[in-house]
Amino acid sequence: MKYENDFLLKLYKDILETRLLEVKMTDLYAESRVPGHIHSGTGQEAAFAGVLATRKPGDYFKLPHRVVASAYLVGDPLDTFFGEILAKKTGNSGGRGGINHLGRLCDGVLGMSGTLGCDAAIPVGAAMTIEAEGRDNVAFFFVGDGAANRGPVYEAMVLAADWKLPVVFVCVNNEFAISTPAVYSSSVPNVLADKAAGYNMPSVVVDGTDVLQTYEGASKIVESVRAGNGPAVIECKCYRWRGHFEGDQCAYRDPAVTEKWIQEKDCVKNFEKTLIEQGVLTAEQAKKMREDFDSKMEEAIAHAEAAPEMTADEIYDFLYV
Ligand SMILES: Cc1ncc(C[n+]2csc(CCOP(=O)(O)OP(=O)(O)O)c2C)c(N)n1
Ligand SMILES: [Mg+2]
Repeated sequence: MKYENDFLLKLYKDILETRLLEVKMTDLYAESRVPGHIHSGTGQEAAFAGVLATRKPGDYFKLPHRVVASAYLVGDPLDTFFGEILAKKTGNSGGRGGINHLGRLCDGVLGMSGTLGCDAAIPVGAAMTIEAEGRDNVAFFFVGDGAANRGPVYEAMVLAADWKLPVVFVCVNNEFAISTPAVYSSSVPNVLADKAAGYNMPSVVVDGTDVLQTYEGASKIVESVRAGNGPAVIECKCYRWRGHFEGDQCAYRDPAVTEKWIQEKDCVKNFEKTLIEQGVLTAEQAKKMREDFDSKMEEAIAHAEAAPEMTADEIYDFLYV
């Protein structure tokens, strides 16, 4: 398929900035500047940027604990993003959520629960709102290959399918749930896509390290969901480059396999190379994009670090009993 250069450059910018954010977060964490612990999504950027390139204003996003930079992709400004990650008052939730619980309703970001999968019904509820209001929006539900095995996810699929709701179930299959390989926990190779037919949902499996292929696979299926044909599944095949958490020694997997993914399936490096070969991008332009975004991040981090933390008597604000 032929795309406009501007569209290709925007896709490149999305994966590049997501990468730079993910790397920056691990750097900040290594310097003990991030409260809480982080799950690096480095290497998985194309799965998010490719799927989310199909979004429209008014869509909802149930994002996961990994590749939290996806919140930035859908509109969270760097100031509120880093404010939340560094637990400052300037964060989306005044620093109450932190890196693992980013939410920003004004951009449709529905929040994240630490209990994986239990909140799968939330995008279904968001899709009910869309239907009641007669909009052509969708609710994206991102779920890992591990969390995809949880009961509440299947309950959500039953509801969405029975009520023909506009939910896009996106399984980010990075081959591991902490130390458990997906092949141990799933009877089928495509954890969610192979089960979609049982719910009468169409599905597509994409190479989640190829941003254009992910976009192409996702756009057809998202279009069908938007048109009112009911929910669907997208499964993005990728690989978790780093440990489950920072400091994970990854003794349960072969470092040579990880290295091969990093060398051969780097979504940013590969797409950059393609665009340069096609004359859409120059190496100088790419370098400048990196430098510009680096300065923007540094500015936002400095702003967040200078911001106040909530006071002890504010901790319980917005908590309902
Ligand atoms: C219900 C529940 N069980 C266990 C955990 C602990 N836990 C946190 S992340 C994780 C792995 C999830 O794997 P996956 O869904 O594949 O996502 P990934 O971390 O690979 O992105 C687990 C088991 C949890 N948060 N919630
Ligand atoms: Mg996983």
